Amino acid sequence: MHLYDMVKAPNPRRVRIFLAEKKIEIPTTQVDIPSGENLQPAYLAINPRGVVPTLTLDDGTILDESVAICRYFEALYPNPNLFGRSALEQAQVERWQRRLEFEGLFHIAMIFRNTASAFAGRSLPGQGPSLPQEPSLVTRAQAMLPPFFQAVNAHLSNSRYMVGDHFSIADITALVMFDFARWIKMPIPTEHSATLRWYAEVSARPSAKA
Ligand SMILES: N[C@@H](CCC(=O)N[C@@H](CS)C(=O)NCC(=O)O)C(=O)O
Repeated sequence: MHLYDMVKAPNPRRVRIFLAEKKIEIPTTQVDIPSGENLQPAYLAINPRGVVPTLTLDDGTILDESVAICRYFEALYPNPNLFGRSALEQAQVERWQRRLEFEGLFHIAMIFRNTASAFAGRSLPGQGPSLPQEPSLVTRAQAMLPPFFQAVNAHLSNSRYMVGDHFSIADITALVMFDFARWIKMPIPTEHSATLRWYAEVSARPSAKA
């Protein structure tokens, strides 16, 4: 197995934290996204989508979605459990994963990709149409994020982790989401005390440094 990674990018970080929690070490190659290394023929030969992370297996199979990669490792190495223990916990992990991706990460990425000068002409990740940055997408995403952060704070007011008392991949996604939000200058609001309490605990785990 081999992991194609980029140390600064949010989605590869989700995989690195997941692997660190499970104490799994695999060979890794860094792919430089800002310089466009992920869009060069050498990387496109590995992953035609041109996105990172990508896990390649010994038989040539590739997995190029961060949660798919995590699910694969969860099945191979079930302990510690990171996708939920009971049927209900698994459903709740899935529920928060979906919300964090669609209502959080997606909008943060919209703002970042449509404002960062390094990505002018590359407003979508990976290989695909080279669309110009679109300011109206930024305005829309800026309106969508605060209510979602509020919902997460309300949830964490009654829950130690994203799913009850069980640390899971939903916490990894939420941690990466809030750190990514700092890039677009939308840190956890100071009045969101439950989220700040949760963030202090989760970001203190050794895996968070991955
Ligand atoms: N849904 C994919 C998203 C992958 C993705 O968008 N990765 C970004 C880095 S966080 C990327 O490869 N960007 C390439 C680019 O900007 O050209 C996943 O979760 O793995």
